[in-house]
Parts: sequence; C-alpha cells; structure tokens
Amino acid sequence: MSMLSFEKRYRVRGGTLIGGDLFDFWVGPFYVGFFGVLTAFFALLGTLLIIWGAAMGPTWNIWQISINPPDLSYGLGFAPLAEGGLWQLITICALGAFISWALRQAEIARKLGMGLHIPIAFSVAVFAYFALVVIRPVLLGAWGHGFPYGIMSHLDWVSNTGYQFLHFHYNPAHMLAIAFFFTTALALSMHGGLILSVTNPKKGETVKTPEYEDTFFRDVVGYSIGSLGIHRLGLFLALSAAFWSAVCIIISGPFWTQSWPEWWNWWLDLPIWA
Ligand code: 07D
Ligand code: 07D
Repeated sequence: MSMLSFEKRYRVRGGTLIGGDLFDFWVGPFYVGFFGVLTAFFALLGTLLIIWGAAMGPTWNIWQISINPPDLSYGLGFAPLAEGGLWQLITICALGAFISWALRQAEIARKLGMGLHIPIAFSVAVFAYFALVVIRPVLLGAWGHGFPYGIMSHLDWVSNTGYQFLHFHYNPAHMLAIAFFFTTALALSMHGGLILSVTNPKKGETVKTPEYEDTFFRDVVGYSIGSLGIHRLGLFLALSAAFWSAVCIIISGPFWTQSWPEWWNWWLDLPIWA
C-alpha cells in the first residue's frame, strides 16, 4: 500500500552524498540517485561480462558455468581476459555495485532523516565478500586465491579451501561465526514468534501491547530485553556472524598455514600441564 501523502512530503531534493541534484529523482516507487545509476551500470556490465565468459564455453548449463580467477602464477597482476581477466573485471563490477548500493541506501536514509543502520549492516556483508576476493588474495600474493563465480564451482572452492586446513571446523573464528549464525536464527525465530503471538490475534481478540511481550519473557526466564533491546541484539548477532566469517577466512593462510586442529596445541602447551 502506498503512503502517498507521506511520500509527497519527503520526496524532496537534498540529502545526496555526491553530485547535488544530479539524478535526485524517483522513477515510480524507486529512488534513482547517482548511486542508483552507478549500481545499475556496474550490475549490468558485470552480468554482461559473466554472459561473455559463459559464451567462451564450455557450457551454458547454469549450474556449471564458472568464471575462474587467474592462475596463481599471475600473482597480483592483470591476467588476459580469457585467463582470469574477466574474473578481475567482474570483481571490480561486483564491488562497484555493492558499494554503490550501500551508498544509495545511505542517501535514502538521509533523505528520510533515519539512522544509517541498514547501509552499515549491508556494508558488513560487502566486507565479508571483500575479505574473500581482495584482502585474503592480496595478503597471499595472488588473485588466484579468490573464489570462482559459479553456482557449483564456488561450493567446490569452499570445500577445497576448507580441506587445505585439514578440518576447517577447528578454526576458532569459524566456530564463533557459526555460533553467531545459529544464535541469529534462534533470536529471529523467538522474536518473530513473539511478535506474531501478540499482534496477530484470533478473530474477536485484541492486539496486545509490548508489556505482554515483556511479561511473557519475565515469566519464562526472569528478564526481558525490551522492544528496542531485541533489535539491538538482533543486529549485533547478525553483524557478528558476518564479521567473524570474514575474520575466519582472512586468518586462514595469511596468518595460519598449518592445519586448524594443530592451532589448538597452545592448549597442550599451557604451563599448567608441565
Ligand atoms: C536468501 C538473499 C537473496 C540472495 C540470493 C543469491 C546470485 C548468483 C549467479 C547465475 C542468502 C542470488 C544469487 C545473484 C547467481 C549466476 C552465475 C541470501 C539471500 C538468493 N554466494 N554458498 C549459495 C552467493 C559465497 C556457500 C546460493 C553470492 C562464499 C554455500 C547462491 C556470493 C562462501 C552455499 C549463492 C556468495 C559461500 C552457498 C544461495 C557472494 C561463503 C550453499 C545463497 C557475492 C559465504 C548455497 C548452490 C543464499 C547453494 C549457496 C550466492 C559467496 C558458500 C547461489 C552471490 C564464497 C556453502 N550461494 N558462498 O541464499 O545452494 O544466501 O549453492 O559473495 O549451499 Mg554462496
Ligand atoms: C560473503 C556474501 C556477501 C554477499 C553480498 C551481496 C548479490 C545480488 C541479487 C537477489 C558472508 C551479494 C548480492 C549478488 C543478488 C538479487 C536480485 C557472506 C558473503 C555482498 N561452515 N567455511 C563460512 C559453516 C565447513 C569454509 C561462513 C557451517 C566445512 C570456508 C560461515 C558449517 C568446510 C569458508 C560458515 C560449515 C568449511 C567458510 C560463511 C557446518 C568445508 C569461507 C558465511 C554446519 C569442507 C566462509 C567469509 C559468510 C567465510 C565460510 C558456516 C562447514 C570451509 C560462518 C554452519 C568444515 C573455506 N562457513 N566450512 O561468510 O568465512 O557469509 O567467508 O558444517 O570462506 Mg564454513
């Protein structure tokens, strides 16, 4: 449902980060903005480059298409298009599109006088991607350490990279990230359930107030984090999941080259056992 009276009031120029009035308008329900144009440009170019890469063969099977990074021998240099150069250009386009998308979110939030929580949250996902295709490859000295762009081939990369460290589950940052992902799902299921239980009553019953939500949790566990607190906690849990994911892959190789189970030898080396 559109909120036309409200939209009329806020759909005014200003709040842009760059370019002043340039592209400061809406097309139907969408805000365009300089960064909207930039996102569209990078997304379109990146997609066309993927299609070009697919056209080079050997398959049009959507599951099997894979645009691979350059061979390790190219180091941090540019590779010919057919030998990983396309992957490099697509990576630039992907980062261009993701960063522009975050900045477009920031412009819309500024226009509405809102906080920047959403662009900041999305930036953490972009950081995880940046960690995989820029930070780690640069630290290891070759773009060839990035992951290939293909539905199945990127799964092979995750598996192979995991087994290079014998048992990736022993990576302590991977453990933290997984624990945060699981906690995020637990928190969202409880929060979604709680909100539905009070705001979606049976026919004839009234919607309940947040006091009911608080009282429910006080009765169950003796404490309620409150309406604002649960959203702070949710954002913290989800961002921590992606943050520790980025950490777990950045340290794998650049800062720890042995198997991950061996990392835990520090425990056996503690002076208390001597
Ligand atoms: C539900 C929001 C909507 C987004 C969707 C993804 C594309 C790609 C490409 C046609 C939760 C849209 C997909 C635009 C199309 C072509 C050539 C988000 C939601 C629906 N992965 N991954 C998937 C990406 C990495 C891993 C699925 C992207 C890392 C594992 C989809 C990236 C590692 C599994 C996909 C990325 C990794 C998947 C579902 C970028 C560690 C699965 C994703 C840019 C993070 C699962 C066949 C989903 C699967 C899956 C996309 C990076 C691991 C194709 C865009 C390298 C283990 N990944 N992935 O629902 O079924 O996300 O794979 O970094 O099991 Mg992946
Ligand atoms: C990188 C995606 C960013 C996406 C962006 C947006 C579009 C537009 C358009 C929809 C980070 C893209 C948008 C394209 C779409 C439309 C219209 C998200 C990213 C910017 N692991 N593992 C993780 C688990 C094992 C291994 C992370 C579990 C094995 C490696 C997470 C298990 C081995 C790497 C995680 C498990 C192994 C990881 C992924 C269980 C393999 C990574 C989440 C239960 C043998 C990766 C930064 C993430 C990582 C990663 C979970 C098992 C290896 C914590 C639950 C033991 C090599 N694993 N893993 O990062 O940290 O999301 O990446 O067994 O590189 Mg693991």
